[in-house]
Amino acid sequence: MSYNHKEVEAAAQKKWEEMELYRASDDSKKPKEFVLDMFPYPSGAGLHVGHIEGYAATDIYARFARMQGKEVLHPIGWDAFGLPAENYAIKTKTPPQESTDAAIANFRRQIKSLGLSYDWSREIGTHTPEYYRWTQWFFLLLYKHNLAYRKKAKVNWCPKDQTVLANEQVVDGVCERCGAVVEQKDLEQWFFKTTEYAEELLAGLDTLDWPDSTKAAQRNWIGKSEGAEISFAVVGSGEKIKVFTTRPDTLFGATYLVLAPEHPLVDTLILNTENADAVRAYVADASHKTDMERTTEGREKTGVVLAGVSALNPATGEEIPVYIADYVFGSYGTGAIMAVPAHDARDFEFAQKFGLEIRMVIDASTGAAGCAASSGALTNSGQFDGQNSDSVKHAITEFVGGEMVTTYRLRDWLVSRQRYWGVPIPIIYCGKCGTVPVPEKDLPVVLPKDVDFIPTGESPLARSKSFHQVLCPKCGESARRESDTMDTFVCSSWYYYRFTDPRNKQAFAGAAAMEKWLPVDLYVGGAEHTVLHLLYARFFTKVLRTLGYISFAEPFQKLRHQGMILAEDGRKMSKSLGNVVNPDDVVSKYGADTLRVYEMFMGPLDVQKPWNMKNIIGARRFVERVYRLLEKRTDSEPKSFAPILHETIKKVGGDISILKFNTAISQLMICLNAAEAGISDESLDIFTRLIAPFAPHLAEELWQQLGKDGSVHTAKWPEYNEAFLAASTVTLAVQINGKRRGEISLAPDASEDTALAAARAIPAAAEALSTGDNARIIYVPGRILNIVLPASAK
Ligand code: ANZ
Ligand code: ZN
Repeated sequence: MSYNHKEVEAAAQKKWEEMELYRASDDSKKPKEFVLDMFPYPSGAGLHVGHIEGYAATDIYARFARMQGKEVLHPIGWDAFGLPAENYAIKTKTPPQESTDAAIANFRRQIKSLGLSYDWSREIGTHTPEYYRWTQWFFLLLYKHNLAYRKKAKVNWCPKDQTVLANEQVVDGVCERCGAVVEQKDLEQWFFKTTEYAEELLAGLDTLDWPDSTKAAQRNWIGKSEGAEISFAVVGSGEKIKVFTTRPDTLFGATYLVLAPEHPLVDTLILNTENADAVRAYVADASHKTDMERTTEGREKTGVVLAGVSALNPATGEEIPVYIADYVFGSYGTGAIMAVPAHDARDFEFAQKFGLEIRMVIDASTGAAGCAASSGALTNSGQFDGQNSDSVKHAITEFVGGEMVTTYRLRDWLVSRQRYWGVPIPIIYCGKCGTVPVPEKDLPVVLPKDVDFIPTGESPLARSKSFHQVLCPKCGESARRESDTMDTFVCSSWYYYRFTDPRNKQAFAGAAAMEKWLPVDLYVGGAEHTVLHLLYARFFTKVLRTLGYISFAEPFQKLRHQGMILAEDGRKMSKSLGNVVNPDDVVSKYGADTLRVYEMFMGPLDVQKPWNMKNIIGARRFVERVYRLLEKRTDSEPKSFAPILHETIKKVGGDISILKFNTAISQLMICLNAAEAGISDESLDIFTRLIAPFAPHLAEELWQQLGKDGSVHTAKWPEYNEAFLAASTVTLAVQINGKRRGEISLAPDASEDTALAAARAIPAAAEALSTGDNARIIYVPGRILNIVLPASAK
């Protein structure tokens, strides 16, 4: 009885499609479950095995939820705008529309071949006018509520190609394409006011079931900082330099000031300096540097003194020099700092280089860390001497007329892109009326097709007369349409709303649909590059809530990341290394179920793990053995099987709900081993349902061969019987070379094979067992499993 995966999988997929099995019903009275994958960017390279890891995980979760009686919304779509398609278009002269649609068709085919239970009736693409009309509507909504505004901002500019570059296109300060030194250029740009929600974005994190590291990254990005603003009078002028400091307690040790090169006062102060040329040269030089280059640790500090300019330290009354240095940023705090070289490492480095006074104001002997104590008793601080640095911050700030303030590192979101392949910004500029939003009834502003998208420095849309020459919607005079497009993160900030009501023509989604399905119950995607997406999606949700469109505060209640899948050689999979695994090959040779089981058995979902061809064959064997249980059917199933089966029901259900798929599969393996001694139809029915979320095609085939009606995927998840569980398992220590590495639960009389299968769920044991036949196994049923490696394999 050989297993023909091609036939089985094609038949099952056809059956599901005919039954419309995965269509989510808006009218269902069942409890809802919204299970969401981060929708993919449809790249020309096709699906990566890393995509599949996340998709298989959510698919198992969604199928399990359906079998538990939930109404599941499990949608998929395409995050289709973006730079790669545009670059490809520039290179090959293929319109981005065409290459994107081709890539989507390929992705769709690949995803369907995996038997993922998506509701295809809700498929969306962010590049379709039906979708981006609402992206434009969101822009107008933000504009109407003063959350979108325009101002000058720096962009990366390649002087040779005469084009704006995305940050990713700037490599070590030069243009990725031509190697010219990239400049910073000021352009009028659109911003969304994310900073208005900084505090809410921060506070909301505490309510979420997200990985701690992801929450920490969000907190870090928002960067809340409590400190003081203190003004320093410039000697001989009416000007004041206001600094932001988190350490007002060190004010007596501030021996010089530093302005960012882009500080607005530089232009004024330069008039009083004796070295204006040197200052101008330094400022010009700094303008070529990216923030990244400026912050690089270990880079030697640079700067220039404003010769002849000095300021008064308001605490000591002493005159101190003023410098300009690029380690201070114009966009953070006030763009100026008081430098305390005795207690700040950056200031210390700078002071040493420029021979500036370093004055200790915290008594080293009282501090925790020794020399440059960060806190302790004040010294050299006048009336504050002897007081604790942590407790005098307010007092010193007040003493010099400063003000305690809270700042955030978070900046407003720059959404303008001088690109073709994105959503046109729905704004018109009129000589008479100024900035005029496109009336809602005129949406969508459609991306023209007859455009030369070779970059020249302005948006390609600016060169399409038919696009940018318009009549002002207010006064009817001729006007100019905005020719920039939006950052693609705007498209992905609201797509999960659209999934709840994807064909709505009156609204981005109906209120009832949103209230029914949202928030998302489980969201899964990679950990890399998602800080901004998650932040922006949360920002959109906060705005919608403020404006009364929704009642919940956070879009994604529970978030998990899949770990990166490395190549067999332990390196990152990449085209240039030639080590990319093509999922099509695996599906064709071994089947989708094998690929799914393999990827879910590789290890815990969230850890990084290398590909391994040998283990694929193991997964395939597992699938075949499950299939051959049809031959093991018996009327007299061994008595010992029921306890194992019920333990498996309990373990697999419990593990799926906490996304521990590898341990669920290892329990299924234990159960399979036992089942091969003979299994009743009734038990095989249960086992088939347990296997259904993991190997959905195989389960459907078994279901049919058992003569069952309908689909296994709408069958009920089995319930375990407590009576069978008592005393049916023992806990066994797993050792490697006599050292305890974990434990497994097993029947007291389980075979060695069963014990080894269970032990593979422990990563160290799995690794030890993969050393071939070298490992010696000491197994005492009910007592211990020890894997002994020869000295060389340790
Ligand atoms: C004096 C001082 C003494 C400082 C000391 C630190 C330690 P966070 O915590 O990240 O908010 N700073 C302020 N504005 C800056 C800017 N625009 N560019 C670069 N650095 C800036 O950091 C706040 C501290 O970073 C501030 O406190 C200031 O240095 C510096 F022993 O003031 B501090
Ligand atoms: Zn007008």
